[in-house]
Amino acid sequence: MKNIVILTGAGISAESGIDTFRDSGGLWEQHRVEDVATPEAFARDPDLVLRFYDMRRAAIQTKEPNAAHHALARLDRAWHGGGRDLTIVTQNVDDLHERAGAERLIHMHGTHLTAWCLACDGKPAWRGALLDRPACPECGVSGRLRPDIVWFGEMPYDMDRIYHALNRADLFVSIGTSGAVYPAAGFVREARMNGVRTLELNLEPSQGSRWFDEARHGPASELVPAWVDELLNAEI
Ligand code: BV8
Repeated sequence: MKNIVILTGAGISAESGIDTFRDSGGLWEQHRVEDVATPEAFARDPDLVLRFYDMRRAAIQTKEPNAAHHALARLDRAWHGGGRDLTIVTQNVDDLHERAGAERLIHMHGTHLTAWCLACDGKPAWRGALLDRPACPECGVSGRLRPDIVWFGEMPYDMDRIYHALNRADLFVSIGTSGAVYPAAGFVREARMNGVRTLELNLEPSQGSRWFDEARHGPASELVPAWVDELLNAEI
């Protein structure tokens, strides 16, 4: 076992108290997707969209990583060297993987804690609100900062890096995602086509469960530490 690619979704942050998108009472149910997570929504009603992301950016700063984030960070620290590689691709826009200590991390859907300046194309770190149209720290222009979040219809970040890692992986593990959103939901098929072993760790079967060689169902805070222990013990 040398190269591993892990994909995480909202389910890995659920036990940290961050709403998932599709479980009952999830985020989308409070807002229709079309109302807040598309460029058209932002053009049509920027205040609604900025308020939605301001609320979530503030909320995640009150949350803590859970045992699943810490287990992946432990794997990240232990796995390198000896020609082995680990890539954690997250669909999540919270910073719980980083705060647990994970380093080789790709935020394919952007992050809450950076903004994107449409005046200078800069990506400044950002923890406050955007609703009051603050000035960009890099170019000074006001009112041109948007969330650095990949909305529906926008191209996810780092897709070349992700497919490169997927195609040279020995194992693809999907954690806490419903398999509802593409292109992330298609990674398991990409992996299978390249002869990569596939494992799903999720509360219940995802929409892509049938594509996985193995699936374990339960809370991430239990499944992920157990899987990391199993993997690291097998390597001794
Ligand atoms: C693109 C940022 C093209 C926003 C997000 C028809 C068919 C196929 C595709 C499409 C289609 N129509 C449109 C599309 C494309 C579209 C898409 O896939 N739509 C879906 C709805 C059909 N995709 C896009 O638009 C993407 N871009 O395709 O671009 C393109 C090509 C060329 C040039 C330009 C563009 C962009 C998609 C990114 C959207 N942004 N996030 C924000 O956060 O506000 S998506 C958002 O939902 C999340 O980031 C996440 O990625 C995604 C899925 O959510 P999950 O993470 O899976 O969370 P969910 O709630 O769904 O599931 C949670 C899971 O965890 C559940 O299974 C649950 O059982 C489990 N769970 C819960 N608790 C626990 C747990 N597991 C373990 N332990 C627990 N405790």
